[in-house]
Amino acid sequence: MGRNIVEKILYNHVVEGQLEKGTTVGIKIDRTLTQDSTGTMAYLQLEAMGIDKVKTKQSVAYIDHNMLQQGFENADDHRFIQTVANKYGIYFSKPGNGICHQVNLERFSVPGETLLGSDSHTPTAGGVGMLAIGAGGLDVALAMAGEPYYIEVPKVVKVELTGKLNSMVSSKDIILEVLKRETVKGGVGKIYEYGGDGLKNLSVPQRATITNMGAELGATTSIFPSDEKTKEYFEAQGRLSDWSELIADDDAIYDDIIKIDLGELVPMVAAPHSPDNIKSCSEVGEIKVDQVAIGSCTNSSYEDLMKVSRILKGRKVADDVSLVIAPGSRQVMEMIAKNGALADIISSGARILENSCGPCIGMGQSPGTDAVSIRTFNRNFYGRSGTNSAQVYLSSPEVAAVSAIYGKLTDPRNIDFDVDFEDITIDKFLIDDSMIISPSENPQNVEVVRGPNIKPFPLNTKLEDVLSGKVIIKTDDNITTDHIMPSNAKLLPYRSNIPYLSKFSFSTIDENFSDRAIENNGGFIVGGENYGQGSSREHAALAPLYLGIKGVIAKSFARIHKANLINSGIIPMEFENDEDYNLVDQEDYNLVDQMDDILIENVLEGITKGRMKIVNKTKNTSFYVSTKFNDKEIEMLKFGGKLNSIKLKNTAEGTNA
Ligand code: MIC
Ligand code: SF4
Repeated sequence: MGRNIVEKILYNHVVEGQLEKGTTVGIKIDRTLTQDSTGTMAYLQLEAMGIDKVKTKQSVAYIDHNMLQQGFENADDHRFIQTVANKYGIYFSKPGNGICHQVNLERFSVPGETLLGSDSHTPTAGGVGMLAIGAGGLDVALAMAGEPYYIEVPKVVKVELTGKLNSMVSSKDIILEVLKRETVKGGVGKIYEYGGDGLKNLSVPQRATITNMGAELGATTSIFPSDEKTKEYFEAQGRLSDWSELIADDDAIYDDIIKIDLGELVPMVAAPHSPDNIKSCSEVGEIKVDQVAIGSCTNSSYEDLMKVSRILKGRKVADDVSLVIAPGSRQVMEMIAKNGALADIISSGARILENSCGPCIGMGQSPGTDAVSIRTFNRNFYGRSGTNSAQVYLSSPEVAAVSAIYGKLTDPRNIDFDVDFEDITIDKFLIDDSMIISPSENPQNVEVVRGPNIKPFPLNTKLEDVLSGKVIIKTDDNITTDHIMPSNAKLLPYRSNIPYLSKFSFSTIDENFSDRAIENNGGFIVGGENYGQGSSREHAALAPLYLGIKGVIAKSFARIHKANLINSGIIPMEFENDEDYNLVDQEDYNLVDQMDDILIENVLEGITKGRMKIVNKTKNTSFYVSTKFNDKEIEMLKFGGKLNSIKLKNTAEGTNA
């Protein structure tokens, strides 16, 4: 029987378990990446593992998120990461070298290999046929220590692309179409594998835009074949020796197939406040625009910025629009500087930012009150821009650039000037890896430098058999990790200081969550569908842990956040699907309210048997939740998290510190 691409890579990497759907397997991780806002924590955890050197083929630490240095904190974190990297055999990509996913694609991606990254957009490398997965920092630290990464064998969905994109329709519109059909929770437990004759017209950077934003589907990852187009890219990056062909067998089997005729797509946007709130530009209409931001790991490639420069050349940004542009890497910035495209961009009135995440993670450029911001990014969650009242639309670079000129959301097919992208091809990228620092050859002499803002990470205690407490917050569906642990220029410097950070947990939607949790000695969170979607930040589990949260009861969970909760020893519980037990629909979620008193007895039995009874003492009612975990997860929960379970499983002691 033929194999699809995902199966081919998994077969070569499974080191524990059998490749059967619904079961958990351990896979060998070839390479890892970290970035600075999750990296500090990941490296503190790596240090706690007591190894001398990473055991991967290659691990790279990037600095790209916390780039504003308004105080000593970010610079201290950069120095900590650089010295840890130097000591433990990790390559270090200096601040200014670019966004981790863009630089990884350019310089380190390898078709057919596995990559684990402490960032949810790690799947970007799927654009070259790499099985690239985002995870919490602790899981990445474990992968660096040589441990397998455990995943539930995912369903593989084929996305069959046929035909050719029309002029001014972009690969961003392909992923927006997939999001429209599948929604932000449609991808949980799935990998999207792209195929079909439409691929022959899609370059690697265009493919990477799609795999990047595939994260917004909640998918484990997305992947393209490694074909002639991929070969061209590796050749142009001077890395042909890293390239190999990887294509699905003709008789490969998929769990589902989605068909998209590229010729039928039109320019679209994701309207506020969700990446799956997809509308065509004409549906939204020509709304007035205040800000346009071009960049992020989704759309900041050389190809993207060349298109933008062609649109802007000889034209001016509208008087009341602020256009900001952040190239994805130094390679991109230097190339457009050398060929004059940057001059065209600057002369249009655009503001040039450094090669980093920038406004995508609220590191500056927050829009004004009620402002409309068009961004080429991948997330427009409520409050993520740093301005709660802002209306953020996600679009292609083409839509963004023309909207900046006209001052209103504009379908780029309706412009009144000519622009030609045909000759934007590249057969040789500018190669200069001097901002990637190799690790020390004398690691024993390297001293790890720690700033005063770096605080120890919180550890849970051994699981108790009776848990009780109040529901500290009850949320709606699709709560993001940006809600649970917001990130912006003010908070990102404290990613290695959980006590401080925890004060701001849920602050965009509920300013009193943290105080309430402390006053009530912690308790529980009740959530809706897809709880914890978005970022891989384990801070969204560590801050609640620090505040005493013992469990989260939700309708369903996003993959990475669920793993982060378990890693922290917080129990994720799902409102039971009543059909499983032939129960009358009790609408259990509707019957629990904030500040209700919850009691759970026989917790240890509950996590082993997969079902637990929740008593609502306030309402004098009870309901069941599903607590199905694999053996490893049960062990982690019992011992109070993954690090405790690693340290203590042999003694069967657990901490009660
Ligand atoms: C994001 O895009 O939300 C981030 C910031 O890159 C996060 C990582 C983080 O929170 O540090 C992600 O995507 O995982
Ligand atoms: Fe950085 Fe934004 Fe990409 Fe996250 S999504 S890695 S913040 S550019």
